[in-house]
Amino acid sequence: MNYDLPPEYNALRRMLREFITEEIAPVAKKIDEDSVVPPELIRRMGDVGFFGVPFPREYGGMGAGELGYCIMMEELNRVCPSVATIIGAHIGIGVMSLYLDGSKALQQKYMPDLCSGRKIAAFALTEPNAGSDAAGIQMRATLEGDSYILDGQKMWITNGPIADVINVLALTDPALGARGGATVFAVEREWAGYTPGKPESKMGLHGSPTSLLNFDEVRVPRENVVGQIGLGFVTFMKALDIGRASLGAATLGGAQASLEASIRWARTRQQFGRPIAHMQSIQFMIADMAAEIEALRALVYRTAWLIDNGRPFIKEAGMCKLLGSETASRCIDRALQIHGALGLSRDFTIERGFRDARISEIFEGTNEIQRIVIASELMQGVGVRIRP
Ligand code: COS
Repeated sequence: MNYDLPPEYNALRRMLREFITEEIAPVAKKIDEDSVVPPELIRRMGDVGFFGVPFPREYGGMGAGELGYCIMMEELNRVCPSVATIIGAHIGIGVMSLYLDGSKALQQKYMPDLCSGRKIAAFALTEPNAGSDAAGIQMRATLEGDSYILDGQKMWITNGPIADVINVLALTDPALGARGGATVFAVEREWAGYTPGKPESKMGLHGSPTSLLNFDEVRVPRENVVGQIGLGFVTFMKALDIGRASLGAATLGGAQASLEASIRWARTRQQFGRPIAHMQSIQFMIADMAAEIEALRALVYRTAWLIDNGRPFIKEAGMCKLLGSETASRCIDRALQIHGALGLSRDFTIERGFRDARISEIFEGTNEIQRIVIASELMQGVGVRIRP
């Protein structure tokens, strides 16, 4: 548990792990079965400070930066990926777009409630016809007096059904397209014309609500523009970069949980007269998991360091997401193999872990997109683009 981090971060990890062990672990199975995280748990997590870990204290955050945020995501995802996803979508991309480029006034208006968990944020980019091709969005924002009128639909929005503040990307200059003609708006749940859809029924992450969002002539005051008019695409790309690093941290926690469960079971399960831990086939799987996890841990913490120290990190963030999600998928698959039929039982955690892990290779940019991001960074001089 001591990862050679400064003592204040080890203390943060201990504090978070204690809460997660006592308050979240006992209800993780029920969260999956009921497809909901109890609002009371969200409230208590807000009191402890989960919702504002990386943000400055002046907004009610913990001031723990990306490193603290990665520690939290790792610890949460070890135990309950649904809760980790609610927090990750809230902090890593939802609040982050406001924090990166929002005006001071807008930050002061929303961030204290967002950092305390009194309000939940969402990040609305994806549309029916724009997923990996983020610049293909069609949602419009038309200036009318002192307001913009938002019209269109977003899809697959994490926290959609529960979000109070939704950061939305829409075209303010359709002729220019998203790259140069799109703007981010902070929209409040209560505003007329805004309707979140019903939670999607998904393979995993049952407690993390995802839905479409309908915007039917939603009037947004000009002061709720996040960042500069026309530069919203870059604001969203920057938030996604940070989200990808923390997602790597989450997958690290998931992979570590798979390893620990596998070691426990290999020591317990007797076959051919001795624990299966004695079998080389099992040992090899465990050794491969441990080696991959160690490499991922080094990458995640180095990337957090790059972010906290203002160094370039886009390539490394893409690697965190790519390496992390594939490592976590391989680890839970091996854990399932080691557990045999028991791994398929809904009474144990492996089956839930298997269902919860798969999405990490898809959301916040598919792994194919991560490869494009990494290659573009490596070959910048060549001007690699996927669009003409
Ligand atoms: N970080 C910061 N800025 C970025 C960026 C990144 N990762 N990727 C692109 N940009 C900037 C570029 O620098 C460029 O800025 P300028 O106009 O100032 O030069 C602008 O954004 C447009 O870049 P580009 O032309 O390369 O964009 P493309 O349309 O070709 O798309 C990809 C690039 C594919 C990388 C982008 O569409 C993407 O990330 N797609 C995945 C979206 C996603 O993650 N969806 C998941 C759902 S949201 S949870």
